[in-house]
Amino acid sequence: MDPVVVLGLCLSCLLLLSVWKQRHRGGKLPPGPTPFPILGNILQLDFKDMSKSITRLSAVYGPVFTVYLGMKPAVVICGYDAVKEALVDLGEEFSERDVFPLTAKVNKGFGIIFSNGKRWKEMRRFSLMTLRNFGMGKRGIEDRVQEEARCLVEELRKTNGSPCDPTFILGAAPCNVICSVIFQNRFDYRDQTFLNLMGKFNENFKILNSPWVQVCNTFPILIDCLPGSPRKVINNLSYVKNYVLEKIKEHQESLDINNPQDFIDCFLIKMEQEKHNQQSEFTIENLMTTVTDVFAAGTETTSTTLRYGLLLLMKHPEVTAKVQEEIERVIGRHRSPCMQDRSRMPYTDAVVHEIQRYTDLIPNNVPRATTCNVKFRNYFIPKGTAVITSLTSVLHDDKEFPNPDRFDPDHFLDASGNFKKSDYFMPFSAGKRVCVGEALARMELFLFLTTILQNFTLKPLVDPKDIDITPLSTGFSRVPPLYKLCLIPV
Ligand code: LZ1
Repeated sequence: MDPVVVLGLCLSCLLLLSVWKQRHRGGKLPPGPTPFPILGNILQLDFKDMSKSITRLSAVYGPVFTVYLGMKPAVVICGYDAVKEALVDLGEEFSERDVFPLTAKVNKGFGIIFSNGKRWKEMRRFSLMTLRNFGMGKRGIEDRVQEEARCLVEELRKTNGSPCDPTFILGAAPCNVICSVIFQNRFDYRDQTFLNLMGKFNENFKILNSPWVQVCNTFPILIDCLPGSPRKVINNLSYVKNYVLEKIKEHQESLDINNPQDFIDCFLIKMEQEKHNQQSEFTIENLMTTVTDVFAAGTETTSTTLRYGLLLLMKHPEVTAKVQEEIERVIGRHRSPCMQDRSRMPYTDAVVHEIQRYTDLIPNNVPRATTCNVKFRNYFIPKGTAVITSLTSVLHDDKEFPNPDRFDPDHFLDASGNFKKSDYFMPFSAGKRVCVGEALARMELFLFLTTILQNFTLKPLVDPKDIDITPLSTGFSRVPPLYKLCLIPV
């Protein structure tokens, strides 16, 4: 036989054996499509729309199955029961974050999004407390969001009712809320520093949404070979981290321990309190990364949801009219909306929930991993196995939300028009790693949307029935199509 053929056969056997061994390492992983050597199941997965591939596979293999991303197995969990069982009932076991090779080079396990163990618990606890208003001085978070809502309306007024693409303005407002919380002050929408920062997050969000990222994370060796996008993500993150470091230095010089003004001040005080503790997690490195994480998580996400929201409101003018009626009745025209109003505005509350449900922003959650060996529904999942949970499958459950593909605020209203809570409302994930920014994000969505609708009528450029609401892309997140609208002052 030709020696090349022999060599080829031997190599193939070795590869098959290694995949087979991985599969049977320490027990029985859930079933799934048969993986190819090296490639795993990537030929059976559409990186342009993973959420569709997952739905398709779960119809064949059930709510819990295994796919191989390259050589690496990932357990996929679909449907409310299984997702809740994993994320909530076995919260601790499923609370590890899977490594994300692309950003790992910059994060190095610091911060909050990609950290684990004791470090993650402490960063999370601190961030939750601070974002919930404990110890950030006299100015509360709600105050900062209301201020930004007023600036947002002033900026929208400048469009003079002419057609505009709202992407930039709806991106600037959430970014500025984070600036205000972290650095104490918001920026003017034309400030060059602010525009640079926003530009970096914008670009990263776009790149992270492209199928390339999945390829790079499946085959991390490519990160160093491909000159373009992956490098760019890393450079952008480094740029932001350096800016944050400069700001930290300014804060260190002006710090008044008895009067913290923002997130950085609070963190610096914690550092001071723990300065004799060798094991303290309150370090400059963790501060830099945590701040960058809060930025990365809190800007494009809220901005994309707002943009999808306005598009859905234009598509459904009858819904918008009811929201505006409720605003007129409960708030009137002469004061800013506040969070207390929400409990008296069940329809608006339902609309905001439905916008988030329909948008399904992060369809497959942020990947988790197991902290230890776990027995799950008669399967065995070894410690450190990647876990993907399908939030789409929960947000689109057709028993909980009849006609799940239709935008309909009745999904969150009872027969008498009261707001109806649902355990299936999981756009922020669930369990121990549920979004730290949930309260802030929901505050922004409610206050920005009500303030916009209090001041403007939304006018589409085409007939509502011709408005296309299918998402432009579905990578890491779902993004609405580009559109223009006119904002007519009421
Ligand atoms: C996140 C987001 C994106 C990536 C990781 C965590 N939290 C948005 N919110």
